[in-house]
Amino acid sequence: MRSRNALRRVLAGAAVIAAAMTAALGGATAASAHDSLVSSTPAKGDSVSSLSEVTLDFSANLLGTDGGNLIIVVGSDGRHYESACAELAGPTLTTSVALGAPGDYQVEWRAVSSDGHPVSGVIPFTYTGESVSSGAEESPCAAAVGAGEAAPSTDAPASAGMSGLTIGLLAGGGAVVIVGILIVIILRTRSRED
Ligand SMILES: [Cu+2]
Repeated sequence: MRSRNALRRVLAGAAVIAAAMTAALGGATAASAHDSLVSSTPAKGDSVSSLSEVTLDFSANLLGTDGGNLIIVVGSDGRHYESACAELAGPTLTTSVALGAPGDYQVEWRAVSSDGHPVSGVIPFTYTGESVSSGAEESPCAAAVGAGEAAPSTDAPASAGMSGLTIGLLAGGGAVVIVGILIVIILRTRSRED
């Protein structure tokens, strides 16, 4: 009887832990939202006659994760026109650019939100000025090489790829497994005692 009571206490403890984990994860998910892009230069759809720097302003300070914050500027010729790596200052991400022939361009960005999640977007704009660069086949920024269309990089923190929902489901699943194992142990103990 003694061991059965001990197991009951363990089971009750596991249930409490599972409930606490669910509450904590649920609260964390509700309290933290991704940072969003508030404004940019150029803005979406802008037509600019000169541009030496792309500036992206976010709703909160981004995380300075190495290689996680990225701006590339691609022409309709597929070439890169950013001339440096993105620099982070609080909520602002900037990079210098030297554009080529007038035409359609797009800024492709990716940033690590203050809650650790990656956010990304594309800002199409039109350039009407004179060509000051012939662009480059690849980004001059090592972090951007091979990143393609600002896709989340594989060297981002593991947690960055997981949404709160995913983490919640994993934790919930884990708790169900633990409780299930404890129930099996108790039933086996009970049948042995009977
Ligand atoms: Cu987030």
